[in-house]
Amino acid sequence: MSAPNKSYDPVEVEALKPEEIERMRDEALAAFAAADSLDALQEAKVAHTGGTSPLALANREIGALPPHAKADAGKRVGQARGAVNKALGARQAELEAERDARVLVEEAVDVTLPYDRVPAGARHPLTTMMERVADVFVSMGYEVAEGPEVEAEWFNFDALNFGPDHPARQMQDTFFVQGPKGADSDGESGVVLRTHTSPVQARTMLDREPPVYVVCPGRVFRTDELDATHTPVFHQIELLAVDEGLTMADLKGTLDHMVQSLFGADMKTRLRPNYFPFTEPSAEMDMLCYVCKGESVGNPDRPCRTCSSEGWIELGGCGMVNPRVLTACGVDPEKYSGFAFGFGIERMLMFRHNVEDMRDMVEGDVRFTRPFGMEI
Ligand code: FA5
Repeated sequence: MSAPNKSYDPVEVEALKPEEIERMRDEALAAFAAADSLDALQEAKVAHTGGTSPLALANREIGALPPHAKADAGKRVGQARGAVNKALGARQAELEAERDARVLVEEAVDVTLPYDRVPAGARHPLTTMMERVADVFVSMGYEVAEGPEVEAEWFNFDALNFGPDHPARQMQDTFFVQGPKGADSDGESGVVLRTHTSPVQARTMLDREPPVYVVCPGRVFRTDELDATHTPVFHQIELLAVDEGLTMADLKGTLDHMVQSLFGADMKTRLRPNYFPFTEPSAEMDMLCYVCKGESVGNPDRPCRTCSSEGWIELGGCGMVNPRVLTACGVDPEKYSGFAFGFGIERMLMFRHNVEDMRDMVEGDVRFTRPFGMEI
């Protein structure tokens, strides 16, 4: 058995020669400095610090050295590897900082640049008109109430005191989904597309105890032909107040407040006798023409297209809730009275904005809606 080779000189091991270790270190440092991207640095890292890199291979040679030579060679290799790892970390940090700065510039968004976007939509002027009217009443403490568009014939007609033979019940006025029952009814209600918002009155009174103050906006349906002043699908807004001691004076004051809120402080309304089965007495309500304020009447020098020089514009129907309706809806007419009114939103939009043809409102052409702006 041969004894350990005491005279083994690490200098003689090629890879462990000081100048070799220095060369390996310097090559590594030069490769890191030359790496101009994180990918290139990764390649240099594998080449100069990986398991088969010159310094790693030199490190393995140390094991074969005699003990007295190991410390010296180990120190040399360790210092070289330390310098290489330090340079690697520094270059890595440099390249990451460069990348972050570049990304910040490349991905920066100039929020001041004009851009091509799809124009935002806006709600239809009928919707905004309806909400504006409803808001007038909400600000007076009324609640918004809604009912179904497909309605029981009973709510649309019977509860509102329409007799079984009332002409409105006929097919030529009303869209029937089931029925009509009318005079031939065996007690079962037909089903209609509601012809007005007044059935919401009946539903509300059956639903809650007086006092009741509700505003009911909604879509209604009649078998009218589409023309300049009619559409088979249109919108109404209904008001119902039921409380102790309400009179026509309260109705009139409420109507005046509404037109003043919508059209100006100098507006007023007038009532003309009319008939609705569900109100007694009933009236047609007109508002002062908001364009000529009545000054066109009998004044050929100042004709008014909005009111045809009549001074007044017809708005809708109103009246005191018929006691028979109160009774049908479980309200004691001896204790409570109520007033109601209802009118068409399309007609209101027509005269408020000088729209001459109602068909423009239903055709969905943005050239009609655009001038109303982007009101949300
Ligand atoms: C009614 O519908 C009653 N329910 C109103 C009412 C409520 C009276 C509460 C009393 C108490 P009338 O059938 O007159 O009433 O219709 C009211 C409004 O709806 C009309 O003034 C008109 O502005 C509008 N209107 C009626 N038919 C059409 C239609 N085909 N197209 C557009 N608007 C219409």
